[in-house]
Amino acid sequence: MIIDRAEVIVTSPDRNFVTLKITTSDGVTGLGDATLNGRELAVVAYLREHVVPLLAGRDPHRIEDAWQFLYRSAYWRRGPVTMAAIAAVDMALWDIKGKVTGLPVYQLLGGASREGLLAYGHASGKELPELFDSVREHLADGYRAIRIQSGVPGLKAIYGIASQASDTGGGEARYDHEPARRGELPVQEDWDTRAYLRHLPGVFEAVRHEFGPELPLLHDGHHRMTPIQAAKLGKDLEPFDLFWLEDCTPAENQEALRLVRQHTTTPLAIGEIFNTVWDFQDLIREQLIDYVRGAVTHMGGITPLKKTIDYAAQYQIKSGFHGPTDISPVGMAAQAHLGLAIHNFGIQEYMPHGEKTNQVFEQSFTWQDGLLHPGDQPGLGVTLDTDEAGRYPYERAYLPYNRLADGTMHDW
Ligand code: KDG
Ligand code: MG
Repeated sequence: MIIDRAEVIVTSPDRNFVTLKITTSDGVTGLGDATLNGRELAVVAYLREHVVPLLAGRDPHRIEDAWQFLYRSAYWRRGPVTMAAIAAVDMALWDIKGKVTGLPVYQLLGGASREGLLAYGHASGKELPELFDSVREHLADGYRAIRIQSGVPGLKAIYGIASQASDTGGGEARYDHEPARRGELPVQEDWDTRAYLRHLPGVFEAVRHEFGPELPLLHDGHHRMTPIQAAKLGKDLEPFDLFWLEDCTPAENQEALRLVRQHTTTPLAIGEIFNTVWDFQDLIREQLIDYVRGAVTHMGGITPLKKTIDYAAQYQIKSGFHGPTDISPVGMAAQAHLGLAIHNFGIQEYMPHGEKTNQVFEQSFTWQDGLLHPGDQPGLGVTLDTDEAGRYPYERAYLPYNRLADGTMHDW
């Protein structure tokens, strides 16, 4: 059996997704997610022009070798575009191996280490009553861990708050809020870190008061603080016992995490925009983080993310794979198989996809009692309905961006 062909499928049911489909000479197909939110077509070109021509004739069983070949032979290494493209090939080959052996991918990775994956959902609200309602809705949906994002007085739209019809100019209210408006230029939002730092501890105090001490609570700082601001927030949030504080500072300056660590025992999670084990190397070895946020789709696939998380295990650092809706159902399935198999699983982010997306991608995924399970179909357990996918052509879409009150660009 050899790889016969590979094709890149772009579809935009609720948002854009890029999928690689590899077909073998025996007619077995494998899917891989290559979605890079807001820069999708760069990965499409990388795959179509530079990767697809290299695949025909290769042995699909040689996953490690294919990965090393694509990583090393390009000479130019790393980066989100390159690694998303390699990730798609890696996932598709694991999918094929599962189908050929008749086993779900988690069995090939060592078998299940648990019954299912603890997953957290996204509660949000501009004001406390709206936020509390959102927490209650998530509890009713079975979530046993919840991320809390809140409005900040004086700021209009902020990261992580579900948009209402009134926010989208009368358009569709969106829970998955990014990109804000498809087909348009990026939306500008406003930001004030001092106002945020003043407001957030009170929000967590109120949530703890309302929902008690047991519920695991998470928060995403979305790269917006300086190291000393992040240290202060971590310290201020200590009484509310967070499961984690995510992306408290921009990831480029990794020394920042050392400073934050010196000041607070609030657990830290980072890495949703990282691409390789090298991005995590110092943070893991020096135990500057508690959770690895890499996604299978952006870390180059199941193969390298497993190596990264196995390395983290030596330091009791756990997984917290990135799972917003810009990870396609294929990418979510791939990391659910990995999460089920590894010993040092921590938690999985889970933002359910929209109805149209679920019609394009049929999934064996289950969600029960707050636990995700990738299902027991051979391979990844996802099929792509190409006719349905063809109904939703690509639409250019951008993430929002931030400016401070005086017009200075800030991290979004
Ligand atoms: O594409 C950007 C999103 O994936 C990101 O903003 C979501 O930070 C995010 C999260 O933690 O889910
Ligand atoms: Mg995040």
